[in-house]
Amino acid sequence: METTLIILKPDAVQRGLMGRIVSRFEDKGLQIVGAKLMQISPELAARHYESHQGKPFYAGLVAFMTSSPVLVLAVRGLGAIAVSRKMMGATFGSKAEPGTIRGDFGVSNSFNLIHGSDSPEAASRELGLFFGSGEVVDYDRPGAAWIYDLSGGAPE
Ligand code: 3AN
Repeated sequence: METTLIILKPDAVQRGLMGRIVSRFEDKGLQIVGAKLMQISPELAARHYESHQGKPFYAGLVAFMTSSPVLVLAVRGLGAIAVSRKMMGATFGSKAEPGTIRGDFGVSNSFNLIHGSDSPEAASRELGLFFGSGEVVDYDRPGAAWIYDLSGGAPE
């Protein structure tokens, strides 16, 4: 099982889309194991987006991400990183396919609603930035037996 960091960005919170976006992850069968409404500080945004420092859109991205609260989620499941990225759609709302979160809810290229870790290394680093000890909660879901085929011993 993988755990990934998802951020519902300020536009998602301000537009009242949190519930509908979280529902998509729950509907898919992914498990919400952490959730936190928070205001991102400029320092935290800088650490989170350190790989984008120096790019033309960096200052605007940090200003946007710190402009209003975000909902930070830890989302768990088999292949959760790739599954979540597919659900999010292409980076730019104008290019994202219908059926994806960005494709269905936005048209903007910079106000693109959602962030999701793009690799296991990024997920581990980003979960550590946003969640403290004990804030990602392990718990069983009885319904998991109907989300995954467990007959082979490992979820499939
Ligand atoms: P994604 O979020 O799809 O993984 P990344 O990691 O390439 O996209 O970029 C991180 C964030 O930076 C994006 N979510 C987007 O908000 C912003 N971004 C990336 N490229 C651009 C760009 N050319 N113009 C404006 N914002 C951008």
